[in-house]
Formats: sequence, C-alpha cells, structure tokens
Amino acid sequence: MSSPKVFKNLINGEWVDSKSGQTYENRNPADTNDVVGIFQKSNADDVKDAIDAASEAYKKWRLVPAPKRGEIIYRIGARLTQDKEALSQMMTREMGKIIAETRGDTQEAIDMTFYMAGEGRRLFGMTTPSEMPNKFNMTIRQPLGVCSFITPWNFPMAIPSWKSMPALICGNTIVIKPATETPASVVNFARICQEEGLPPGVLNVVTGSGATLGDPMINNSAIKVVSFTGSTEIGRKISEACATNFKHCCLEMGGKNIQIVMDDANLELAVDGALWGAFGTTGQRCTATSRVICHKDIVKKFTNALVERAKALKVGNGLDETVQMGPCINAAQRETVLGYIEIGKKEGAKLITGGEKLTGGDYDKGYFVQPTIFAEVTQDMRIWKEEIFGPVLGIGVFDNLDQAIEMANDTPYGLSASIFTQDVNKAYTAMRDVYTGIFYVNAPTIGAETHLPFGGTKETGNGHREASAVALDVFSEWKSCYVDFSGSLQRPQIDN
Ligand code: UN1
Repeated sequence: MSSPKVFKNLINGEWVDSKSGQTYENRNPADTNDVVGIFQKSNADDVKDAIDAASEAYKKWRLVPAPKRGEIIYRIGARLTQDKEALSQMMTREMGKIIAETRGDTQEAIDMTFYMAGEGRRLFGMTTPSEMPNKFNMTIRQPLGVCSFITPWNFPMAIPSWKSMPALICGNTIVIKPATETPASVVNFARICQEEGLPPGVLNVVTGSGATLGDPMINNSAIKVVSFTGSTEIGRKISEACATNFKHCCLEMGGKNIQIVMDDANLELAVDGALWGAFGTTGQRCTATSRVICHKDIVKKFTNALVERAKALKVGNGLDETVQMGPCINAAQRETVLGYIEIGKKEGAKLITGGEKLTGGDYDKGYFVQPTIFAEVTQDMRIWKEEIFGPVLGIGVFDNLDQAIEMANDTPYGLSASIFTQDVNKAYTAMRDVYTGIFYVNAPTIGAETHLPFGGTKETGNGHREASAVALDVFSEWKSCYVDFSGSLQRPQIDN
C-alpha cells in the first residue's frame, strides 16, 4: 500500500511543515483503515507565523479594488465548481457524511463564493443629504485586518467559505484553523484559493488541535476579528477572551431545533421533513431536528410512519451512493450519543427504534449508531434540553398551538424551527412567536440558503449573522465621511 499523503500548513503562500516537527493522521470515520492524509500538528509558533504573514499581506490586499478582489473570488468559485466531485469525495472520506451531502457542502461553498464575488461590485454604503449647504455625506465599509477562523468538522468546506469569502471581499486577510477531524477540506479550499490567484499571505491555514492553537488564534493583538462555529461552552470562552480587547467576535453555537406538526399537516410531508432533519448528516448539523412535537390527534400516526422510515434507512460508508446515513464523526462523539440514549431511557422516555451501536462486518471499522427515536419525551428531560449532535430524535405531544410555541421556545438555544400545517394563520403565528434565527414552514429545520442570514438567538449566537450581505457587517466597519465644500466653517447642531 502506498503511504498516505502528507499535507502541510499554508503560510505566506508556501506549504510548510509545522515547527513542532509533529504530524497526525486523519482517518475516515466510516472506515478507520482508510487514512485520508497526514496533517501538521501545529503549535503557537506556526500560528504566529501565519498571523504575521496575514498582517503583512493586509497592507496590500486592503488596497486592491473590491471588484478586482471579486475577480479572483469568481475564479475560485469556477475552480471549486470544476473540482466539485473530487473535493466532495475527499470530504466524505474525512467527515463521513454521505456523498450527496458532501456535494451539497461543496456547492454551498461555491454559492457563497459567487455571492461574495458579486459583492465586489456592490459593497453598498449610503449617500445622504447633509443638514448644511455645500456639504456631502456618505458611508463606506472599511476592512479590519487579520481575521481568525476556528471552523467545525460538520461542514468542512461550506462553513470556512461562509467566513472567508465575505472577509476577503471586504479586504481582510485570514488565518484558518480547521477542525482536527476535517483539515483536508480546508487545505483543498486554500490550495484552490492560492492556485486561482489569491496573493501570498492573504489566506493562511494552520492545522492542529484547538487545545493548543485556540489561545494563539485569539489572543494575538494583530487579530481583529474572531469567527467561531462550535459549542456554546467554547464560544463563551472565546467571547470573554475577545471582550478584553474589543475584538469583533462572531459566534455560531449550539442548537436544539424543533419541528412542530399540527393536526392539519400533510403528514407524509411532515414525516419526510423529520426524517431528513433528524438523520441527515447523522444529526450532526447545528440545524438538525432534535425535537419533534405533534398534535395529540396525529402523534400516533406520525410516529408510526416515521419509525418505519427510520428503520429502513441504509447506514454505512457514505461513498456508496445508496447509503443514506453515515457514521458519527469519531469515537468520542459516538460515546456522547450513546450516553444520551442511556440518559433518555433512564429519564423515562420511550425508546421506539434504534438505540444501539451498529456492529459486525464493515460497521466495526467505523463509528456507526442506529437512527434512534424516543417517544413521550417531556420538557423536564435532558434529551429535551441538551444538544446531542447525533442521530437521536425525541418526540413530544401538545394540545394546541399556544402550547406548541411555548414548548418550541423552551430551550436555551434559538437556531432553527419549523412548522408543518396547512393553516396560514397558524403558520404565521408560529413564524412570529417562535424565537429563533431561522424558521421554516412546511420544510425541515435544515437547509438554509447562502443568500439569507444564518445564525441564531439566545445561546446559539451573539447577535451576528453569517451568510448573505449582512455577513459583511462582521468583516467591515462603517466609516461615515463628511466632505465640506462650502469653504467656510459650518457647525452642525449649533444655532446660527
Ligand atoms: C450547520 O449545521 O452548522 O442549513 C450548518 C443547513 C445547512 C448549514 C448547516 N445549509 O442545514
């Protein structure tokens, strides 16, 4: 067998070894015999080198006209499109999600790239009249400098692109630390950026563990923006670390997303929605459906139909086009998921399908868990409240819409929610009163599009949004410019 490829850090346009002299293996969670590659186990010195390179590159990149920055970004989008299949295959090998979904992940990166390339010819500010004669008022966006990105393993290319593309088009430079489990997708993304003409130092990648690299990625004084997607626990620490020096900080954290099924819902559609929302990406999306609540009159019918469908899901290696659900990302995550299943049982929820590791044959090579559903989940249970991040769904019951909305909001998180109903009044009432950043009617809790803001309320976020034009607000500061061409001193707000 040929030895696995060694991947390096990208610093100042050069592929370099870590100064630690150490590397680590990245293995396929569906088949741990498959080594995706050997990656750099970087240290604080590597991060410093990357930040220094980004600081130097910023001096020129910020002055490149935004439409010209956009031209490079368009080329990156075209290349991602051309290489989509190979990128997606490798992503399935390192992350485990099925090939249809990694194609979707790559597509999301392509969409974001083209969207932000177009922003190069917009980046709109405003012009507005002055209250004084012969004076001109306008606003412009200015970049901040070096941005630090700590990205997750569940969307190995989409999420790094959500952060990178708006940052780049605004004129910032970047250091990315990808999740330990999914460095290949970020390295591939960076390679394409470099090969398509992004100047050296504008985008740098340092691979390795968050425990070692977290501090240097956040505390270096040259870092002006930190953008993080991951757990609320780590997000809180990052927020505190950024607060001292007033760094811009954009956090996308946990979710406990709910699907509401009314008694008038198209039940077949609602079952389709729950199946995809709960077990798509093995439940490892921030937007995953973790709770479904049903009107008492249809809960039995809905539950029976969903259980049938969940039992029939084909679980396995996502490179097989017929597989519908892949493994958990790693052994620890599988243990967490199995732990929650035990908690659910002890709390008195009714396990109605799944609940076990998948073993035997090829399953022994990966971290597989059965699609799992609990019925009779109530609001006092931990499996109602806590994010599980695995293929575990809890079903609860309600009597009326008011109660459903109260239950939907009974969570510390606020990312995504959905309602299945044929009644427009109920749909709009829930849309108004469920306090989340994303809301769907007759669609599952997953599936956000890149040109709408993405993010959540409460402990899911800190008030910022990714994606869409509003993402530009994270990566730029407004400058209000006043040009007085009267030739005399004019004093606003001073009478006469
Ligand atoms: C995430 O789960 O972290 O809306 C991102 C969705 C995807 C993105 C999910 N487009 O489900």
